[in-house]
Amino acid sequence: MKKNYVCLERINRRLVNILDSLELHICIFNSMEQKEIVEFIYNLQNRGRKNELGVDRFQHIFLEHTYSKQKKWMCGKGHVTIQFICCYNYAVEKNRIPLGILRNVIADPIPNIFKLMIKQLITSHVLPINCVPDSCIINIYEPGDCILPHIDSHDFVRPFSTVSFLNEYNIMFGHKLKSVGPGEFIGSASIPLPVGFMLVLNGNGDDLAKHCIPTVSYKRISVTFRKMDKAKQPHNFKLD
Ligand code: PD2
Ligand code: MN
Repeated sequence: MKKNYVCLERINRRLVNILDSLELHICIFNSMEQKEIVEFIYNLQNRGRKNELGVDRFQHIFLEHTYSKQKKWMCGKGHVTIQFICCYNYAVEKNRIPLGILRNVIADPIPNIFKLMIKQLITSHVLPINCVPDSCIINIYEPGDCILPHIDSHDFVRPFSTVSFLNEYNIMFGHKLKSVGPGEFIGSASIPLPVGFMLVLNGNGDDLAKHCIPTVSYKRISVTFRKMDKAKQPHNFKLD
């Protein structure tokens, strides 16, 4: 079961469905699965805090982007991200490396529990077989955190998908998304993301409309699966 959306916005004098191709797949992960996934993520977060993630056991190098706090996104204390396979560099001002997938860094492999989630997404036709995700990013939000309006980088191909855990929150979409205060935005569509539901972003719903997560009042976790553009993969990337 999935939901599609219509939200008309006038762009260059034409009415366009900015949510064309956006899909919300209902009840993909049940409460038992959610509990197991969330516990696994808490464990990852603890290991990240102790600098135990992103350590290349063979080359003894520490990959600082695997576990990080995204201060650039400005709301609250900055949500935590944990990235697998590739590390996306958001901190352009800090490290002067261009925005995008870091080409000379490989993050930790995707843990089995997330591979099983990917398998479930493919076998239940939430994602097409020609777009099997090969990377994964976890966002952990504390009360006060938000994500500013953006369109996901084209270093990742479409479609890609994201699932919420712990608490339901709204994602906001709009061709024009206006900031009206810290972590507060006005857009043309606000879509609830119930826990365990899978949002698939594609077409206008990702490329014409920006999206953002307004400030959350309760802890929230999201897991996003994306397939890298072949030309943007890290140099040492080998498909698992
Ligand atoms: O946390 C999310 O649900 C979410 C939704 C859309 C995160 C992102 N985009 C992102 O990190 O780009
Ligand atoms: Mn996004």
